Amino acid sequence: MTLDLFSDPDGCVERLSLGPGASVLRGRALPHADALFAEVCALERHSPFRRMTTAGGHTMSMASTNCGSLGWISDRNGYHYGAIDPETRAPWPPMPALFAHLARDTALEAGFPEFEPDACLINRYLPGAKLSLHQDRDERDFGAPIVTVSLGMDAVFLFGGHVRADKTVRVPLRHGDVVVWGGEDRLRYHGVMAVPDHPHPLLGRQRISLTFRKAG
Ligand code: MD3
Ligand code: FE
Repeated sequence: MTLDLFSDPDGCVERLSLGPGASVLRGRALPHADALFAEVCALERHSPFRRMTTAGGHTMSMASTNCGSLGWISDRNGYHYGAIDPETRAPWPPMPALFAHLARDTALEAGFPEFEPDACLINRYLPGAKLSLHQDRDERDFGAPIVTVSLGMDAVFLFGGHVRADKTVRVPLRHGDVVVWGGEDRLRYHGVMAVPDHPHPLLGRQRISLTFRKAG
């Protein structure tokens, strides 16, 4: 892992490199955190958070919703992207301009120009919720990076290798951190450890992640 400082429009942001294509931009979303959270609250009124089911019949511990032209859906048939929210039977709400701009700008800062996400998965973790090690491979084009914004309570992210048994690195992710994953790191196993119950001043007892992908 290497640490360096780089400049962006908001000043100096610390960058932690997890691999050739994976960078943590510490606090990069902090100037926008209140506005991002307000957008999540508005989106949630349109397409509520729900705990999705897996093909194996388990209920995921985090709750999810989506915005953008495509949404990630897990149900008894497996995983897929779809334009319609199965709960509301209406299209997912459009991606707020602030989301699209932040994802595009941070991808560029991390070395991935012209990222145009069409899907934003929004996950809400209450204390104790976790996400087991997995790969993101439901997208059409693995050439596009993935951008994640963390809001609210701290979490420990697990960053593994290309096979599940590879050793994992633990990376703390805090309110306002942005991570960009692409290139040869795009298909690495990753997960989120059970989120500790340390209430956050703005979001309270929850962690929200925004995961931007080019799915279609
Ligand atoms: C590492 N969500 O929804 S995305 C997911 O905090 C998911 O909710 C996490 O993993 C969360 O699938 C964070 C982080 C992520 C996404 C893609 C990756 C990490 C990645 C691709 C390669 C390596
Ligand atoms: Fe993932």
